[in-house]
Amino acid sequence: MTAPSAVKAALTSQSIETPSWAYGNSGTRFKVFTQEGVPRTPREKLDDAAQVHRYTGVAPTVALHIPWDRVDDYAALAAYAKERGLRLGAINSNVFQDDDYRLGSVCHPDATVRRKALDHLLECVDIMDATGSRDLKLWFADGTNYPGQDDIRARQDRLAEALAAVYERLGEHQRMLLEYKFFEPAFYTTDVPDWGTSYAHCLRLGPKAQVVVDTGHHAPGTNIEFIVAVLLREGKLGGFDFNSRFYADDDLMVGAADPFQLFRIMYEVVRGGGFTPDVAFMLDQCHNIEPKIPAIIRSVMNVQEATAKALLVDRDALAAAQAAGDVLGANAVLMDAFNTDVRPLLAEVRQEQGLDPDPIAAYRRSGWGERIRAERVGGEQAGWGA
Ligand code: LRH
Ligand code: MN
Ligand code: MN
Repeated sequence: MTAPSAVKAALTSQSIETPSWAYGNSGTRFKVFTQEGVPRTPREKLDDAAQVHRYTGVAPTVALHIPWDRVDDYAALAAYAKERGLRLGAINSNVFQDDDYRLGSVCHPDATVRRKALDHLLECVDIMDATGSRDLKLWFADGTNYPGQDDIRARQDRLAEALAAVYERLGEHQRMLLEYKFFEPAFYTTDVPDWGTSYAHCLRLGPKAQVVVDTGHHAPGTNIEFIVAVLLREGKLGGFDFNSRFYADDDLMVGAADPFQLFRIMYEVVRGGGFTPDVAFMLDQCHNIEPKIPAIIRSVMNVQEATAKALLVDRDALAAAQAAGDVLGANAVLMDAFNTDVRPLLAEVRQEQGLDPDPIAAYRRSGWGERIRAERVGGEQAGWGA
């Protein structure tokens, strides 16, 4: 059994990155519900992210999405973040919301469109230089809808060419994280549909290219913790985009749909030595019907709870049961940890850090929600795609 003090120390060392887009308006393809008090600018998104960090103590970085968070001066935005006790995190590229990308971006059959997409990716690395960000997160909507529409293999070659150009451009301490998703918006082929394709490209590129696992991007029934175990074993897990899914890429709060799966994933992270800064724990969520800031606080807490349970697994007892072929005993060790109520432990950890043991209650008492609803009137609300 890991000593509680070691578990507590590990919990305080964890950081969970929140996405700028989770603070803005979002919705499904049927409707974007606007909410009062939602940020109008990247700076206001950082103001909200500072609240999440203030009450959780473990969310010091914020991921940006370009062009949703386009500003004239990224160094100034980084300074603004710093004044609020934050840092700018991963830069997420966006080559999926332009009419030119109807047939793809870096895999498009037309070289002019491919060049435009590549230029955007390179611009994102320029932004990383200005913000001090380490990670470039790449997700491509590229794919085809109909058999025969384009050459599957040629598209892989085009993808490899663009990725190599981005890799070349990375600074010494920068990385590229290649995200996969099994379908949507392309429905017949997707150019990076699974971890194997992402892994194959990253392996060719080199150590600064890593796979990122978005927990919502798998077919139902996929064993995500197995993927995590394999990628960690290969030294190729760069991070997570955490969220929950019931059906497809639902982007619901992490740990809401299946806390047991999140625990199993976190156990493989701990087991595989992935509980280090080299594995980025990022949220990628949208809060369409619930108030956003408390939902993000809840999500951060859900990751913490799964992590705490994973850290509590009695690994000696588990190894002994496994070696003895004690199937039920081994399973019971894992289930004991999962069934532990870690909320008192996390409350204690927060109190020891001078935080309120109940971050959501503390946020509600702070009056921030009322304040932004009163102050943020007029102007265009920022949102997914805005
Ligand atoms: C794609 C994705 C990717 C994008 C984000 C907004 O579905 O997960 O990470 O950048 O959503
Ligand atoms: Mn994602
Ligand atoms: Mn997604």
